Amino acid sequence: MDLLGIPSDAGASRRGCSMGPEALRVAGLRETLVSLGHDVADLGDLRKESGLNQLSVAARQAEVLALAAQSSEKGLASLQRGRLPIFLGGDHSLSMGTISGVARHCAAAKRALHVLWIDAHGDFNTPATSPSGNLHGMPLALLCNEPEFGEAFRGDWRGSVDPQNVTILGARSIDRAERQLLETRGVDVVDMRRIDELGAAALMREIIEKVQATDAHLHVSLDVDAIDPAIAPGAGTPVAGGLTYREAHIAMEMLHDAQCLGSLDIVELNLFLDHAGRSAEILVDLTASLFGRQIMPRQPTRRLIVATP
Ligand code: Z70
Ligand code: MN
Ligand code: MN
Ligand code: MN
Repeated sequence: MDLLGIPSDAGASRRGCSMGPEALRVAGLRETLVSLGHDVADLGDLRKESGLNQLSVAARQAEVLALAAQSSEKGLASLQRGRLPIFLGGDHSLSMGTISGVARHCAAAKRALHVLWIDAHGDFNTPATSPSGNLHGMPLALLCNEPEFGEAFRGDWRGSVDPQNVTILGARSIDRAERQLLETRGVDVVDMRRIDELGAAALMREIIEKVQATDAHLHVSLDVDAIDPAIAPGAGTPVAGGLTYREAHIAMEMLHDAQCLGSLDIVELNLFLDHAGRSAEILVDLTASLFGRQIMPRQPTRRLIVATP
């Protein structure tokens, strides 16, 4: 696997997630994956133009788009080398780049792509619906080809994802117009109420079955704010009522057992808001579960669906 840092916060409302990649490194991400037996290369960070506090809206948009173009190339190249890219954010706008690179790889390999977006938010606003104008609230809508993005957003990312192949997990803060779009486009939103009612394991089984049914490449985009802010405070826009520690881990453990992961974003970790590295450590622990850490040894990997004769 390849680690790639994308140290931007130009798409977020609050600065500080630009320090996310370094926080994840200090928390031992690479060493943890190596201890699980993986071959891990750290490709370092993409370079951003400016770290100024007072960038104009246009300059912030330009930075997001410049980094997205680089991320898309790096992600595609990593997959073409047969590696599994792990993108370290950075605010969530970076996923327009990472996922467009993944989508290009999938198109070349004639493989379906499923996106599992683990987030308190839908990130399905457009420039027309966004209440904030912040680009980290819009990447999924852009990837799913919503028409209300201007010429500046032209690029590989537009329409690289089919909204019917997107699952949002952990949602509890969706804007009114955003909710309408999600419903109209047929995005599966596994919100916190569904998790309360049915349980994370049963819902994860459904998601995994859907991915396996088409042998899709699974891209997981993990926003730290999906996790309850009481245990992961390092989020720029904390929303109460998030995933518990174990709900997040069972999701990762089941994804590991299913062996369907193809690429991963770890985003929105805001070191400026975190308490003593707690959120960084939780993200490293979740990544460990996703890549094979087990409490007790389990049966060898098996497919979760049994073919009916
Ligand atoms: C809101 C918006 C958002 C992340 C906040 C919030 C979006 N829906 N996304 N934090 N990661 O401004 O569009
Ligand atoms: Mn591949
Ligand atoms: Mn997000
Ligand atoms: Mn979020």
